[in-house]
Amino acid sequence: GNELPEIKDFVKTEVKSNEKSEMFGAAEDRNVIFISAESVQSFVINNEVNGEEITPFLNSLVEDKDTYYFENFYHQTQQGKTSDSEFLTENSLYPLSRGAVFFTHGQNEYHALPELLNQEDYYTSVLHSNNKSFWNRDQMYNSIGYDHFYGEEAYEVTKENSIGWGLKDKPFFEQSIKYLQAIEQPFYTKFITLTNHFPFELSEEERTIEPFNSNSSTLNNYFPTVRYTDEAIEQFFQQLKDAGLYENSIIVIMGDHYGISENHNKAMSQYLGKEEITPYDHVQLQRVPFFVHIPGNGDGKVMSKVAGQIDVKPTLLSLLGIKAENDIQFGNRLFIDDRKGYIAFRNGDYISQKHVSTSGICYNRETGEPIYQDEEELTSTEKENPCTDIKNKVEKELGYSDDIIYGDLFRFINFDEKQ
Ligand code: GP9
Ligand code: MN
Repeated sequence: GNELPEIKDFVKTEVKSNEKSEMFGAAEDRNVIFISAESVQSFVINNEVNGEEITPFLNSLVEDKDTYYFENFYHQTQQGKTSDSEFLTENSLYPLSRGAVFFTHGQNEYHALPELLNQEDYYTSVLHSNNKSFWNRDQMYNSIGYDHFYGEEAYEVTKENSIGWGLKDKPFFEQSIKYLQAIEQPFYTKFITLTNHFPFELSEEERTIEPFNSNSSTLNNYFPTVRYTDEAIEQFFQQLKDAGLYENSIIVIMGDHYGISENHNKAMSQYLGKEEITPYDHVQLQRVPFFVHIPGNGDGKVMSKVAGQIDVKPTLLSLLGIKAENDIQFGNRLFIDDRKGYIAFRNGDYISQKHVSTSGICYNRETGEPIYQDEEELTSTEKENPCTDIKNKVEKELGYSDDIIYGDLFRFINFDEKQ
């Protein structure tokens, strides 16, 4: 545990901010309904296919006066896919560069969001209609302090109402409402959707928009399943209202990771009307939607600063009015200005307000122009690689996060103690 002082110092000086947030406590004592939307990427938001809106409900949320929509929010997952996104958002630590931390370090000591909310008398649960041991969730959920996991056996799953790994999203939400009604409030509940998962299957009857037409059936079929999830979430909002659970809750919706890999770049460039998908475009395609919907708030807007999954835990804690002062987090609260200023990917690439650093190239984030490549100068204005400074910080940060996980360092910390 002798790396801890250095890590704490880094978090204190490089990550943490003392800025007061106007949103601190804005959702105090409310239930949290967190929807992890399988494979939903931001490029479908306010976009069309075959002349039709892809996500009419999510688009309406972008405009909604009770919703904060983060348009430059990035997933930061690696091989652990959904589980990595769960790990990031609930721990504000990075996943590992290989394998899934849910599997390799499922018995570590954590200081995760469910555990912290538990201490504030929240009842914490996950609802996901798949086998409980998938991604080693049953074990990891214990380690991060969940009270209950409603898995496959909590649902009535038939041949008709399921596809791929489990229930389709519409019956999933329908069948989940009774559990929400039964549990004690306030609750923190995570819903993990499933239908919009590779290979994006959906019967003809359930398609309400037509597939795209390209050489990639994966991309083609992605649109109808994204629309299906959009409709399922819309129905769920209504079900929450009908059940009297809407007003005293906040609803958070987040895409867990990309659905369309770079293997489909050709089809993707056709869809986006671009000549090619450059490394810069590829990074920009790692944006996933992040919505914070606070019924009655009235002050919702589109938030444009760079943000990521690492920021979710501190943001939610702040909204709920919980300080967690001694926590070790690598993310920032998203409702303050004084933030780290960059979002790191697991491979060392990053996005800052000004730059995108990927594949050894430093791009201007706003324009997508490459401004520095390896050691070679691309423009006369940039004498030194403007991406180097942050790159070093990113590497340090990823290393510290790894130290915590590999060394199971939270064993050595009493987070309740005054520091
Ligand atoms: C499986 C679901 C999908 O339970 O969460 O997992 P993924 O393949 O996206 O990681
Ligand atoms: Mn997933």
